Amino acid sequence: MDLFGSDSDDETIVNSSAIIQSIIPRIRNYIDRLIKQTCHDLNQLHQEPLSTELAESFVQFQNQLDVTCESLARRGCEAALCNLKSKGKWEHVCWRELFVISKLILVGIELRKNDFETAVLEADYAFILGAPKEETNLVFRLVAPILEGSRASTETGQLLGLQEVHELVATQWNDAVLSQLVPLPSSTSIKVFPGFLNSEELELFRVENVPCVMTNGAGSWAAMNKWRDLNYWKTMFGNRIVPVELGGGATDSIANWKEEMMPLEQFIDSLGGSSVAYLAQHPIFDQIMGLNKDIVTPLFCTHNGRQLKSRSIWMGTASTVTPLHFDSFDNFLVQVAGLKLAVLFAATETPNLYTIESSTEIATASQGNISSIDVASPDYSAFPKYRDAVGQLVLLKPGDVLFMPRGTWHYMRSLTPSLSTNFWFE
Ligand SMILES: O=C(O)CCC(=O)C(=O)O
Repeated sequence: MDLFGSDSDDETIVNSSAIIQSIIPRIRNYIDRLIKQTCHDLNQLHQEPLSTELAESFVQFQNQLDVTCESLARRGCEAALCNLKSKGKWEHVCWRELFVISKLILVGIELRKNDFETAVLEADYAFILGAPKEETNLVFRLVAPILEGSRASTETGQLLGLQEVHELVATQWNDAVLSQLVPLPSSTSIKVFPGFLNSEELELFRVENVPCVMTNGAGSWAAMNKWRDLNYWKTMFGNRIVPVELGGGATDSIANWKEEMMPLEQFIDSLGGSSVAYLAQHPIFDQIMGLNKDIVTPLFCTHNGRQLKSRSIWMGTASTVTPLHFDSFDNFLVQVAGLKLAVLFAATETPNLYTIESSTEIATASQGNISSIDVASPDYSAFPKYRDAVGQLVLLKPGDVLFMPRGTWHYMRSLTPSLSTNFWFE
């Protein structure tokens, strides 16, 4: 039996060459569009040898001289990664293009070798570090599914479902405990509705800039049961590479924070551990296509001419923390498994929340959407106006959908291993 479930060798050749024939030209076109500018920019940065090697590797790729091409492409990836690590970000867009182009060449070479597993792995790296989703889409749509379900796993762990979470809330996470965890200066209650509101009702919340929770609004998603099962992730997608934030969180110093790319199975193994690990804000639905059938994008995201901007997964251990910030898109955050605490402030509270304005304070603050306030341990002497802030504490249970209009300040902390998805739209 071959990879396509067929007994005939001919069939394999026909199918795999059909796949290869649809993907390689796409890779070639992409590189064709970018390589001149990338080489020019590398030259400007006095990286002439890299620029020459990149151009040479593309020529060899086109001529199917894959053996020598491979080592040139690997060198390109390494040089780009080295630059990224030393500077902490892409110093110039051409370094990212060097990485993406070199990785896509490697994808093509692996496909020509019929090594589909390595081709997908290389495409994962390209995707995570900046390849447009259109360029990796065919690999993820046509090649990756062939490999799914092929891995053995002895994992029996489950993330918490609604019933277990209800028990935990009754026994452990009562209001007094939560307000100790996040001592708000003053608070109001969020509006809560059973099930998903219709578009007209949601429109009122959007226009008025008021968040709300729809309990069990996503209760019917296949993901609610399927994704709790850690075995599902490992056997189906265990080899896929994902970017994971390690350390930081509620229980560790931010100084220990780092990001690593690792196979999903390694990340899943870390979920029950004591160190914080977070697969955060990752557009996994453009990478692992098989997950799309387990969720439903709310119609409201595209209602009345609106556009869906992106969909992400937020999966991690207990004690992950997303600091207080706001986004410029409307948002549905869906809790799929485990328990998460959300702390919200309306956009009108901005004067009390001490936005970090300067891009020099911390690199990620340059968008001006992050607060200086640590809501778990507020420093009132440094930030006295925070005393006037009125917030909301919201416990998110499996199936719950939190609607946050753009501009809503939010802080999130997982109280157990947790899995959420979100939809940004405008
Ligand atoms: O769940 C989290 O940790 C953060 C979610 C978030 O910031 C968002 O959905 O915008």
